[in-house]
Amino acid sequence: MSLHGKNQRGQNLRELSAEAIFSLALDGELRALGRLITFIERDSDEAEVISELAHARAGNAHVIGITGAPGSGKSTLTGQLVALLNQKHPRAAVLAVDPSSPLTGGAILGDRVRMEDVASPETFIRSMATRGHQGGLALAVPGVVRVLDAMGYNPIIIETVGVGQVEVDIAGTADTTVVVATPGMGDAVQANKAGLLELADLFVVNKADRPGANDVRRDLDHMLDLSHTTGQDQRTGMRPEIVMTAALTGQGAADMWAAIERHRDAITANGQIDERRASRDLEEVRNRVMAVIERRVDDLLSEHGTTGALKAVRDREMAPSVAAREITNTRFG
Ligand SMILES: Nc1nc2c(ncn2[C@@H]2O[C@H](COP(=O)(O)OP(=O)(O)OP(=O)(O)O)[C@@H](O)[C@H]2O)c(=O)[nH]1
Ligand SMILES: [Mg+2]
Repeated sequence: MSLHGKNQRGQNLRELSAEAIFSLALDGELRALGRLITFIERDSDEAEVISELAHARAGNAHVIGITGAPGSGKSTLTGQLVALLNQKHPRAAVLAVDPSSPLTGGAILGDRVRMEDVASPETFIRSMATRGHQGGLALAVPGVVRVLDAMGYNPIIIETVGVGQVEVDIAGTADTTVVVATPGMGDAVQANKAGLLELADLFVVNKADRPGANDVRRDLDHMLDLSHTTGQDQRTGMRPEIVMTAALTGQGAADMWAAIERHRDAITANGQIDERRASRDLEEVRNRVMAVIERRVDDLLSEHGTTGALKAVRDREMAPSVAAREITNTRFG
């Protein structure tokens, strides 16, 4: 951080155009990159220009989603991965998408070492502030991933807690989605309920140092047998691998990375990776269109609130279904 809000060249970022900030970020200026990401997170006026510039350059990074129950060890595993990648992929990026889990939660090696301490100096690590974004996480995350991709970060690891639908969706839009399970009360069953089983390209059974890890592995195996009659994922033609890890000591982290690379290589070879990226972009367009339409619907309903059809529903003169048809017919019919 430089003095008086100025960068290394003495320029005040606040006085520069989005295009100029983008160029500075491409030159490796981290403050400029931070500013780009803030624009995207807030969906500011500048966000569109930035996304346009980024989209033209993106499409090279391998995007990895890591999801699972709270406390399953996602951050610890991510820390182990970036430590492992330190030499081979020094320009990795980590996005922790979970307001309740700031990066200080990414402590590894007995909670004494932070992710930043084991990553290469070029690794970019950030937790996402998404509250300001109109469309929430679903719109902010792909925008930030696009900027990081354009800047040459690779791989990009997104950590999200696999609880809410939005978080699960975000992890599921990665090129490779890793679902973390742990020994404990019916974890595999929970993963199944949350829809994580369908999403997983790779399972990691973490906390393998604890009793019951092999049971989790066996449960997952059984569930895969049941859900994939052929034993294969229909999208990729592959059966998700199951890897055992003890993230606190780093045991199994290299196996996990090898399995991630195998998945990436397989979907690159069979063209899946392009399909996934295309459907990711389509989903983003869809989410944006939906956000606009939802706002319009709200406006429309508030117009009808005091006088028209909605009042008639309140007064029991009209059924909700009839009101809905009346409103849509007058507007879109
Ligand atoms: N025994 C054991 N503990 C682990 C292992 N991996 C992580 N932990 C511990 O589990 C706790 C949660 O780890 P985190 O990495 O913060 O888990 P997380 O999934 O990122 O948690 P949230 O982001 O809060 O959902 C920490 O106290 C870790 O030290 C492991 O392999 N074995
Ligand atoms: Mg975490």
